[in-house]
Amino acid sequence: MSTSTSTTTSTIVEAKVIVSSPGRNYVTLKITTSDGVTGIGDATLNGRELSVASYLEDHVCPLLIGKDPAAIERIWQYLYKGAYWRRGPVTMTAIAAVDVALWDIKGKVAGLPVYQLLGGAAREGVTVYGHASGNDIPQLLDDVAKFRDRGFRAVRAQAAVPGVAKVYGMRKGDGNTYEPADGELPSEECWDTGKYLDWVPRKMAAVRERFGYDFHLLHDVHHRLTPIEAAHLGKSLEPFRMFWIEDPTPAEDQEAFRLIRQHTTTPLAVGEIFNSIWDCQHLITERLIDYIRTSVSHAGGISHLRKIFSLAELYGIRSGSHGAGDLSPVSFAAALHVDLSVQNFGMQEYMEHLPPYQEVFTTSWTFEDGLMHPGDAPGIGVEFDEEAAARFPYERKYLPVNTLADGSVHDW
Ligand code: GCO
Ligand code: MG
Repeated sequence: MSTSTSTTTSTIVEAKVIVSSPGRNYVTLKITTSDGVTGIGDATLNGRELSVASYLEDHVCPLLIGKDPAAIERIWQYLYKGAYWRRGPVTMTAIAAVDVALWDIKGKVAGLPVYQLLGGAAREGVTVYGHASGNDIPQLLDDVAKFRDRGFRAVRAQAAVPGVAKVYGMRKGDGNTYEPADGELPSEECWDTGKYLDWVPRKMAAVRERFGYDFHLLHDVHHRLTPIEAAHLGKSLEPFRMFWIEDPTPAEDQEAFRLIRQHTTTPLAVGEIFNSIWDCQHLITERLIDYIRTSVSHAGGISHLRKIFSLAELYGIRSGSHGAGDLSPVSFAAALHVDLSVQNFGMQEYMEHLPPYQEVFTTSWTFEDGLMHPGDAPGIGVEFDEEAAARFPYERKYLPVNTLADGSVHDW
């Protein structure tokens, strides 16, 4: 049976997976049509890159050949329902890469940037937050000052916890950003909740005391607290009017957020490791959170992310897309198109990519006065140089593993 659902005669003739490491590992899917139009999608899953590459190469790419590239929703459903085995980070990252590559193609064929196809700009620009960190309070304050001097209207503040050797979110050396994925095997960190809970309010007090309240202040808890500990943290941070605390507790148990909610007015954000609308159904429909942080690349692409944000809009919940450096420039640009076009945009994370990513990805986004714009190039607005990518072979890297002092494994 024909799968053509549009009047075009164009078909997909090639789907190629390129794994490269320009600054860090990225998996890129390149789809080519019979008209010679190409589109790219990001299939990077930090620390598990080759699983998605294999899922695409061995199981998805053969299915795409001969299909109509314009039929994005049908292809999405074909890959989701048609696999029988649904959801999960590997499957949904692979589907996301196909989805974004097809939106890129659709934009190029139409001669329009993707945000125009999504309904056009609902705002002038996308507010982004930068990542400030420090080994102590003075260092953190210097770093916050740098972001504010560059025009950022929102800053995430992470700092070393006295008495805890290594903590999530800290930079190495003088780099633009930190890179947690490291080493041929995972490094280990040792966590102490008590020390952290005492420390965070002191740190935020210092930030507000020095810089005041005319910018947004954010913090990532990175899934480390129990619900009641997270409630305690939220309450202790209320005087500093946080824009959000992120991932206060592991979110497999959506119901756990009800307890946090009952105790604090500090806004809650969650979702960077979610893969589908089902992972956040109750969080949204029962208004247990304020910001949904699902990403283009890990939650099924532009098509599925739009459904999540539309559901959230009904309940007054705003978007807060994940934008760490392990999401390639392709999915970061795709996020900007979504952010610009949805009504319930809240905030976009912007963790700048590590050089020499520019040798492989040419971007057309802009940053001015704290706002970003995806640019007006047709499609997603990112060009991928396959020859340059070949100069940066894949390097196996793992995210760290977290333990407690007694050696038991804790959430990282
Ligand atoms: C964030 C995230 C990241 C993740 C990373 C894992 O808020 O930016 O927590 O730093 O740890 O994306 O791959
Ligand atoms: Mg996070």
